[in-house]
Amino acid sequence: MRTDTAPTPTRLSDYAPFDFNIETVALDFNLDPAKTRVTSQMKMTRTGAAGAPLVLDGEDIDLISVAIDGTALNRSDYRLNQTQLIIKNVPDTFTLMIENTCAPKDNTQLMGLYVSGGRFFTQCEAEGFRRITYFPDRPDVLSTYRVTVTADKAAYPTLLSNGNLMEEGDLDGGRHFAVWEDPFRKPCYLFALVAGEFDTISDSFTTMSGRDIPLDIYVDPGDASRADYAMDSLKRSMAWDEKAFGREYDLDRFMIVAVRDFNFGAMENKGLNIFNSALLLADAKRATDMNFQRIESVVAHEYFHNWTGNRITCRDWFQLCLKEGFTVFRDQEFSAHERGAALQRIKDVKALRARQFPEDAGPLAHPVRPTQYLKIDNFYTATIYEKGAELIRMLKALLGEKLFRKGSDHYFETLDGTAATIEQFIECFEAASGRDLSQFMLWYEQAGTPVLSIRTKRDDSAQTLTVSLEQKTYPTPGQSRKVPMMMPVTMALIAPDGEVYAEQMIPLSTAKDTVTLRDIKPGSILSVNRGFAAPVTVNFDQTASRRAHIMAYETDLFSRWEAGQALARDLLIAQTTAIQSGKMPAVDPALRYYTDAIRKTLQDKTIDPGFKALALGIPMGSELLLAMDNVDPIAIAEAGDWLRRAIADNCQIELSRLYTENQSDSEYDPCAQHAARRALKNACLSLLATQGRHDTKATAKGQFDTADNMTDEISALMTLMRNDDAMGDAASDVFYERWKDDDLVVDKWFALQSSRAGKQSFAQIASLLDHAAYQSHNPNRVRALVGGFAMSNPKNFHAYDGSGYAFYTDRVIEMDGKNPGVAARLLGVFEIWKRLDSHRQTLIKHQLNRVIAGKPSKNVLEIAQKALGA
Ligand code: B3K
Ligand code: ZN
Repeated sequence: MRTDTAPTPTRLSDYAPFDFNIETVALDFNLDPAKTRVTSQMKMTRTGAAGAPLVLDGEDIDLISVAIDGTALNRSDYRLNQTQLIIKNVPDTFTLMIENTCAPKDNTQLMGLYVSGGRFFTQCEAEGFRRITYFPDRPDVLSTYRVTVTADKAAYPTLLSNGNLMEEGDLDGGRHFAVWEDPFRKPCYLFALVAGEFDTISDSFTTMSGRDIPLDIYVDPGDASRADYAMDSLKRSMAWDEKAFGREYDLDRFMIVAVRDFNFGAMENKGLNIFNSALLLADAKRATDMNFQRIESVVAHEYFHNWTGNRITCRDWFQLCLKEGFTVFRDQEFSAHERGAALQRIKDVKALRARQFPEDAGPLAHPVRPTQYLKIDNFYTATIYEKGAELIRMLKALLGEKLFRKGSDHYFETLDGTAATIEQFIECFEAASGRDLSQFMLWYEQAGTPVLSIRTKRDDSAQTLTVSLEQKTYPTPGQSRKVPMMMPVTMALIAPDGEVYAEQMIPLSTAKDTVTLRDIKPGSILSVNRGFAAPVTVNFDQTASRRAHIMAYETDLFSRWEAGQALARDLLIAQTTAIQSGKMPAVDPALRYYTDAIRKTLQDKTIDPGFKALALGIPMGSELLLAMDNVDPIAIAEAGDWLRRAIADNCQIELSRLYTENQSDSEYDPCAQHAARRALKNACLSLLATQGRHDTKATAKGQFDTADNMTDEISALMTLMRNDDAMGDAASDVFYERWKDDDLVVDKWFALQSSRAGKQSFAQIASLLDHAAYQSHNPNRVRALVGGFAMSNPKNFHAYDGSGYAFYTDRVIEMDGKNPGVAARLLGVFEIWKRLDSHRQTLIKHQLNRVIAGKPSKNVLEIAQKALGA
């Protein structure tokens, strides 16, 4: 929908309950791709003001008829506009019947009922149900649903909806039907319908109370063998949720369906999860270790929503973090359990820093619970999800494991079946612990990443170390003044001989505080924010030698990794500054500390390969942007190249040895241990290749030719493409020919192409828009080519002449005409513009203004305006 006048925002402070309760909803679908007929019957009871009209949402659908208690309404009995159906006079208790049509095959937004690959799918969260039928499309209207689906039997042999299958049968004219009933009250955003031809893989799970639950995964014909890992992940998730949170599955069956065209990762519809096929299908040959890992965590995430999201849902969309933050926390804990807590923590923090910290530091910054929005779709952000999860983690750190579990038990017991708020959630933990958590609530209200500054004072004769703590959160849009928040500050000391002692957690609730640590062993070094207990930026000026000591001895692996990152960050900042000013940087003694420490890490046989692989990763460009002002992003990328080369030159022997040692002859296994060995091996190869030696390229080519799994194959390909144009081109062509019939692998190919540096590559990337396999309507493919370009091709995206930004913006505008939600998300990458040098700032501002001038959708308008600070 195009907007001519300034749209009005929805505000948290305006919340009012709906005026009616809808006890039951009976939906009848007569499926036809061009024109599907939907009949809805709702039992309504007035719960609000007497005489209040009935206001229903509806968008892009055509009304046929409205009846109350069996009597059809006249056209004058109701008002109908582009977004609402308003019935003025309704009784206090009545049955409302609505008939309308929608056009699934024209639904390029992929919200509501749509067609993908000749099958029907739905996506209703957040506001897609209104694109199916007229309804109060808000999360606090909870009803039980009975759904009848009718369709041509040959074309759509499988008919699915939420809950339990009650009845099915054949009809005249080659049609058939199925009736589904979901006994649990739910909001309409959890409604789902699927129809088409699928292959199924089936299994079952016995719950803790002994109920046998059939589990079915529906995939495109021929893909069944690729769903085994998802099924395995599902069963492990179900078992884990019983143990870790006492949550048992409730319905009589659980289903997951894969779909190729999908706006994001997956959706937790009650009993019928729908997944982007990229996050469900995997086998050794076509999926990477990272794909497997992500599938495991997203399958768990959607399953965990059954309690955190479905059984207890959100009162309004401002409370989105109630279900998302908690569910991300739960999936992170699950992954930690399955794959090792320390490494999982490092990965989660990396992701937080890559996506959430920039958001919190830029014009799109918003609190974990925002107070207003134009389009709620724009608020499925790293802040709501990832920072939201960090808040739950802090809550657990502050309360301790036992009280945290007591609080969550209390939450599930008291709020089951309701649409709740963050206040109610926090109250459960207050009730369970007897603590006052009102200050903790500020984390939900204040945007911005706090900076925690640390200073230390040693008194050798008294054997004390005084640690001063100071917290400060800088202004964010709409919030100029911030107040101190409550955060767990974890610390420990490391003696010169490597002993780790005096481990503690200090709850900090004031702007400043000091702690005096006693019985200090001379020469001990302080390690703070262990485990990244507080999601803050730590400002602690430690020497390179101290950081190297932490890297060598910390028992908290997160902090050990972090010490290396801090060293690398300082080096990269110095190098970027030097490149920008056109000077050759002086040889920094810290480089020696860093590469020596990396070498020692690589040599240490007691350290596992997964940690070594992570230790070899340097901080991302987005992280450096936040630590500097007026940056030339290409200088950052060049500094990264320089540091990677320095690692290779200084650790060549270890990298070569580990590359060889971590080869494996055994059959591919996606387990964490094997994946870690592959990650290490491929990180070594990638670093070694920066040296440009012919033998390394030959090794990469050999790996590419003989790999029996996608992780090794694509890592080798990436290495070739980055370091040798001719070899890269040749291998890339072979790869495409090998996999051109597989959509998910072709997505990977597009993403690889889009990451190629060099001016000539930019022309090639742009020409891929005309490639036979490019699909401008498919979110996965667009994200691979266009999203990949912005994320992993700094040299072309930030090209000085502005060509990268213009190309990217053209794609956003093009996508906005089809799918505003996806377009707005793409546009969000410009949020970092104020960190860049003034030349790039001007270029990006120009693009954002161009977007606005083109009268974009509400989704895109909101992002563009906010990004500009308007
Ligand atoms: N709840 C969905 C996300 C829906 C996004 C709508 N714009 C998936 C998830 O978070 O589990
Ligand atoms: Zn979620």
